[in-house]
Amino acid sequence: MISEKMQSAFLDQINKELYSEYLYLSMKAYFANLNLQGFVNWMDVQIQEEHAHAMGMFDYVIERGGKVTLEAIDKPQCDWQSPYEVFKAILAHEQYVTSRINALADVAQETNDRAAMILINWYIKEQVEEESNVGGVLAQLEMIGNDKHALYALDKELAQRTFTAPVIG
Ligand code: OFO
Repeated sequence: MISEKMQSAFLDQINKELYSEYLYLSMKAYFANLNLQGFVNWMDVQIQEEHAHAMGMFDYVIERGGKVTLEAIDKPQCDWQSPYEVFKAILAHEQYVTSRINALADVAQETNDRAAMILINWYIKEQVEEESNVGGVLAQLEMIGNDKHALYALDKELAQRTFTAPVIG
């Protein structure tokens, strides 16, 4: 049985993962309006990943005999100055999520919940990958600057990203 404290920390994180999904959906709309279909595809994969992250915790709480109650999802930002600014915002957001996953690990430790720790370890590793993926695209965008041809080439590259459902835990 999951403790009240651990459950409430997971519910809070489920909300943050769903917010991530919502934020990335908003960014997808931004790229769709610029007709950058590779960036749209990249965001689509990211949206599916965030949904899977939320559901991994959702299923876990229920599996441990807990109760999932959902809160409202905050309104995401809907406009940015450039693709570079979008990826800067994604990196900042992922760094924030990493700090929240670490706080979740702190609760698992405080409550001596070893099963939760195993699950949370997966998310800790996943955040390393998330930050690295986003940081890679951000570095490319920084090099590209105002070069439209290079942006077009990056768009083609991002069109190749595919979603593989993660095995969480
Ligand atoms: Fe769920 O990793 Fe991004 O936010």
